Formats: sequence, structure tokens, C-alpha cells
Amino acid sequence: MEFTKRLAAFRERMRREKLSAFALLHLSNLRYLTGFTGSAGLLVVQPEEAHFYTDGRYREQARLEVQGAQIHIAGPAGLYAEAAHQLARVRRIGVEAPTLTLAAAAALGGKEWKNRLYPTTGWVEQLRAIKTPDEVARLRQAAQLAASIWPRILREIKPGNRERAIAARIEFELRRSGGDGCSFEPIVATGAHGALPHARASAQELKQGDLVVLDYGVWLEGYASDMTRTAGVGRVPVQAREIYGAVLEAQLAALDTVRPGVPTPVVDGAARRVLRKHKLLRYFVHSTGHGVGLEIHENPRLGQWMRRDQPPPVLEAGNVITIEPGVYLPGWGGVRIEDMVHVTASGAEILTPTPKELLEL
Ligand SMILES: [Mn+2]
Repeated sequence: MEFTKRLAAFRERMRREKLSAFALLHLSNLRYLTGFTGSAGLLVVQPEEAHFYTDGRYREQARLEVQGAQIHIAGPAGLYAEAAHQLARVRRIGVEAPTLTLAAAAALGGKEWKNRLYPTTGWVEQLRAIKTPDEVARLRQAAQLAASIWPRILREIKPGNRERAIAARIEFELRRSGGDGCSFEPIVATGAHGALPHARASAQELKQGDLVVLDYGVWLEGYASDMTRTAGVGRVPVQAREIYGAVLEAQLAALDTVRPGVPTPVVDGAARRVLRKHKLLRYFVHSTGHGVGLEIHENPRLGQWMRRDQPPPVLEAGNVITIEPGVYLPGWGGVRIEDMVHVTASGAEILTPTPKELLEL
């Protein structure tokens, strides 16, 4: 069973790092290790046992979902107090540094928490970065579902329509097609708004000759999808067409590097090299991509690598990532093109089937 294997892999890491107890709080990690999909939980992993704590709201759900751990329903004292009791005699407790608040740390570790808690980063996230065939199948399905509504979204791209109306249409179509909702708030950014990589859909109307950036995704059985296309509202100016061509060239160049064993900065560098050639590099203000799975942004990250103390991540078979270079000209607009990609044993499988030539609608 999947959860047994995952917990075994996590325990192996604990053993290597000489930890006899670990308290996990990050919900995606709880879901990955136990199957729990609720919004409040705490998992204590020890070499021979595991304990899952939640509150009364999730009594039945935990019973149905949680595998590989004994379930405890916390009383009024709360999850941390219950877990602290289980951990009372443990001298060193592994915790997730990015998730644990100081309040939770004190509740979990007691007066001596600074000495008892052992901060770690990304242990479960590293396991999550390598998807099983079953997880890849879900991600593929999510990517295909999102792509399947694209023709209906294109019909909304016309002068006078508002960004918000298109965002609402995306959300409606994703749910109606069987998705569990948007994996993030859809970005619909027309004209100058397109220069903000994470613009919020506003009351702005689409105008003839604008480029519109559309970035959206869907949840399906716990897994996220993520895609971006940029389209023209009618014929667009020559400059827009040139910038679109450069971004597409960069995206294809980055895609071309994807295979196991390739350091992630090499993928990022391929996109950057093309944009530098077109004198657009300074307008590429984010990284080339990221892993996708139980969260919309997860490992591996595909960007420039600035650290000298450790080597950058290397692509591995089973990674599912995005490739999404963009160009953002303040006051003018932006272009981004994003596909989801599965790193296979021999190369790459592009999961987003949507065509990428510039549409002038
Ligand atoms: Mn993305």
C-alpha cells in the first residue's frame, strides 16, 4: 500500500538522521503520509508507531481516511497538548521549520522546546517530488481537464468582456467538468495588467489589440494542475507578436532540456538564454517553473541557483513540473506560456495538450 511505503521512506530518513520522533503539521504532508484530507491534524511518527491527532469535527473522516497511524481525538486542551503527552519522554523531536509557529513549538515541546525541537525542512516534500505512476495519472487527468475547457474560455476573449467575468467562467467550467475547484485564483490579466505576473482578475475590460494572460488550474482528487496561455484580443501590434514569439522560443528551449539527471538551473538557463538573445531577459522576473502535486507550488523549483554550499536540485524521473517563462513590460503588458511536464525515464511528457501558437481572436 502506498501510505505504508511513504511512511517507511520517511522513517528511513529519521533513522539516518538519528531521530526517534517527528511531529508533522503541514497538511499536504499529512495527506501524503496518511491520506487525511481535513484541515486540522498532527502526526507523530516514531520508529514502531504513529499517532494521528485531530479534533471532534474530523472524528468520522479520520476513521475513514487515516492509514498507518493510531487516531486520537483531542479534547479541549488541543492537538498539541495531546501530542506533547505522547512525546513527553522524547529528548529530540523533529519538526517542520517552515510550518511550525512559535506558539505551536512551545505547546509541543514545553518549557525546554528550544532544546528539544529539531528543525528540518522539506523531508516529506523531497519524497513528494517523485510521483508514483498513480499520482502522475491523476496529474495528467487534472491537466487534461483544465485544457478541455480552454475552447470555451476562448469564446469569452472579446472586446468589452471583463477580466472578472472570464475568471468566473473559468471557475464555473472547471467545476462543471468534474474538477474540485480552482487550484488557485485564476489570473486573467489584459493589457497593462499582464505586466503583473500574479495579477488579480479585475473589472478591467478587454480592448481590441490587447494581449490577455490566462493562468489557471484545477484540483482533481487532491492533485493540482497549472497552465498559462496568452491570447490576442483581435489583431495585436507587431511588438506583441515579437515578444510572444520570443517567450514561445524560450519555453520550447527550456522544454527541450527536460530529462532525468539535468540540474534544474540548466532548464532555467535555457529559457534565460533565449530571452537574453531577444534583449528581454530583464523583463523575466520569476523562475522558469516548479513542481506540481498535492500543492500548486512544490519541489523541485526550477530557477537560478545562488547557493554555493550545496548543489542545485537535479530532475528525476517521476517529477511533474511546470515550464513557464514570461516577459513583463511595465505599463505595456505581459506574455507567459506554461505547460505541465512529466519527467519520464527517457525525457519528458508534456501533460498540457493545448496548442501554443498565438491566437488573435
Ligand atoms: Mn505555475
